[in-house]
Amino acid sequence: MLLRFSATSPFVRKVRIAAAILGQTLEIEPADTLDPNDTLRRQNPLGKVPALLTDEGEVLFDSSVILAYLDFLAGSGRILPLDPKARIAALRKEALADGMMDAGILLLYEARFRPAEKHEPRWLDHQEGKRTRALAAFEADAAPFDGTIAVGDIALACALGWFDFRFEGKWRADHPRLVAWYEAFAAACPGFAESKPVA
Ligand SMILES: N[C@@H](CCC(=O)N[C@@H](CS)C(=O)NCC(=O)O)C(=O)O
Repeated sequence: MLLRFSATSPFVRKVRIAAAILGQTLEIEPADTLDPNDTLRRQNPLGKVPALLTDEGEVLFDSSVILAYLDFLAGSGRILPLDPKARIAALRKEALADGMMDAGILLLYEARFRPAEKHEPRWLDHQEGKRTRALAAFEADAAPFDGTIAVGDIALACALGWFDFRFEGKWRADHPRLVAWYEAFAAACPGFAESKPVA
């Protein structure tokens, strides 16, 4: 399996961590999402990473689908619970963490694609509000890390690690229970240290 890859993408990190947990080997090929000639846009019409080229010749995206696929390959029920209630809870947690990353990515792209004088404060506030509310919801629900790792936990840890990387870890000050969960998760999770984002 070949993973179209970026070393700084929190969504790619989800896939790398899932593969590490499940003991799967992924070949890695960097993708340039800004290059119209990169094969990525033919593999994934959205031109986003991660995209996974399977051994059957399919291309899978996005990260949530790829994690479900890797879990299926590993026999099902390892990072995506089989019990319907637990499964929905894990997918909901993943969706909230992914949405928090999406908002962060849009904030980053505003800075990257537009000169400072064209930044739209209402748009930035709109995205920042999503991040703030999602972090507050995770803080309210945070419990000590108990060794369980499902798709929602992987996504949450990738979001928090990426906020450390891109937003100077400012989330930490107001979210002490989440910090405690994150530090314990980071120390225990296979592949977490190895997939730390690098500029
Ligand atoms: N929902 C997607 C989000 C993926 C995503 O936003 N990837 C970013 C990199 S972190 C990307 O490829 N951006 C390029 C673009 O939007 O053109 C997923 O879960 O995989």
